[in-house]
Amino acid sequence: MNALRIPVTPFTGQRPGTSGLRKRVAVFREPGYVETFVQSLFDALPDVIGQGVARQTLILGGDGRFFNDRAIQTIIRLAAANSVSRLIVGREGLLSTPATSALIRERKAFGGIVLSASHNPGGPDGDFGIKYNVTNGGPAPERVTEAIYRRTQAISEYRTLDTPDVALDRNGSVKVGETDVTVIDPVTEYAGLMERIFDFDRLRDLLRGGFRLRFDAMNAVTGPYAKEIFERRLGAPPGSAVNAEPKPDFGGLHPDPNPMHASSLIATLAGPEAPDFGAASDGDGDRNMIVTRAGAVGPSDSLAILAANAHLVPWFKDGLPGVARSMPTSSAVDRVARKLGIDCFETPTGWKYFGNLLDAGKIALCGEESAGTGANHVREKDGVWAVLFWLNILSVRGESADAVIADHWARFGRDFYVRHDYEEIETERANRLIDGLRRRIPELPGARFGEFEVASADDFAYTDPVDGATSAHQGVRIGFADGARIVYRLSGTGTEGATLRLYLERYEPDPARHTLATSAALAPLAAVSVALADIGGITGRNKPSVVV
Ligand code: VG1
Ligand code: CO
Repeated sequence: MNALRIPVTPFTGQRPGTSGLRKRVAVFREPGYVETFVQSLFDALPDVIGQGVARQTLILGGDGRFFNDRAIQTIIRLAAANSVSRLIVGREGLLSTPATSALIRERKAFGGIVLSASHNPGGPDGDFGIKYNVTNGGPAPERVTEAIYRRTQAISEYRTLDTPDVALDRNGSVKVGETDVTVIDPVTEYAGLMERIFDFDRLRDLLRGGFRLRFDAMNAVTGPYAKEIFERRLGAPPGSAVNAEPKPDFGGLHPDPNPMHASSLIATLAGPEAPDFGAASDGDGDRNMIVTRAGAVGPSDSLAILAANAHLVPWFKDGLPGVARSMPTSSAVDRVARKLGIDCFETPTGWKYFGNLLDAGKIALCGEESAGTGANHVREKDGVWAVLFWLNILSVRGESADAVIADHWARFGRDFYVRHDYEEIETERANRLIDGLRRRIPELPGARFGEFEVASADDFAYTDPVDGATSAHQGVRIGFADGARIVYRLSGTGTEGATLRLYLERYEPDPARHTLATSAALAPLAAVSVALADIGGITGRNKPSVVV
């Protein structure tokens, strides 16, 4: 079948951010927008990684958000016109991000495309996104995303076929042009992988033995995964997974698993007859929030607790070679690594920076403060996996989650932590604020702000210890003499204006103070963070829009 060559003029702004290309749905619906980006991806790969998609297998799926169904058909035609030999597509166009990563690895595919804007809102007025994962199953590294972006600026035509839509509602194979399009169950292989990682017999005893789990899929992609794994395979009572039907508009929910957007889960865990353990995940199933009767567990703490208890899980029975965290994530996991005598790497924000460390076997577990935890079983963060990890630990220790957390703080001390987001501020003001901080870096050490004295200040730069790739300007870090820290950086996943993120942390060794409210423990540092960067003066905002 002859490919059609359709002329296009480049769109501005098709530059992938922290995790793929994200824009408003209305932007993605502009004629040729999806085609231009995906053709640019296909065009860029041969130069940047030495091989293109022709005669290769690709995995394709998405989180089911509005426009997923349209974009996926467009991409099937483009892939066929670009001589992809086999496309493996999740039924109904669904595949979670970690399941896509698992499939790329298991099926030895060349790469995969995930249609998702992750934790961003969905629906016709919400966001859409496209991300590309490479052969190791992980997000395309920066040199690849930059090559794609360069191509989007020079592209003059895309290739497609004039073929009808492919039915995605049942498993099986059809031909589109010369390409074999195989529709598969999105859950089966992922669930099989989980069975090889965790002690499913123990988990069955736990969940059938009266321990009550509430998993909130937030009407996003993990519903079918949770139903199959927690309810069918592990025997949790039906209804343990709620909001478990993926919906194009996420049922009006904002699928960001934090205490603000998953407030009903927090309320259920705090209420009478509360379940023993709560969890939620995001649009594409790579984030997790863990909720106990005492509230949400900080993601940085969760990472540290998983690291300290990893040996209780079959997959990690021989221990961890090393761990990693993104730079703004708290040092709680560093303390665990020190005690275990293993390396702890500090990477820029975004999962793509963990891939090389995992591939090289330098680390087996990693995480981010933004509710992302993952390991060497895939090359993405993994929400359902993190919940199983916690349950496996609880089933072995026979303690409540709150007891495990209190014990962890008693052993390691507590790193109080909070993130303040100022969303949708004008880009010019956001840049002015960060530029101002950067200019002041040399003069900050030694400066005093109330009870805090600056010990170090820098603009975080990273050199990948495996391939030597460098990434600069990854956030301004200000360290204080008592070990407290403030980080300022701009988000790379937003679609409207700029989002300023402020990350605050302070170490507390004294167990008598571990039950303090985070807001109280960090209030003096929060005041410094606002004054130091003149947030009010520059942004015109007197408080953050999100506190997590
Ligand atoms: C945010 C988080 C980052 C995460 C990224 C993708 O990026 O801070 O830790 O990896 O989202 O997560 P940024 O640039 O907006 O701070 V997901 O679940 O939205 O793919
Ligand atoms: Co996500």
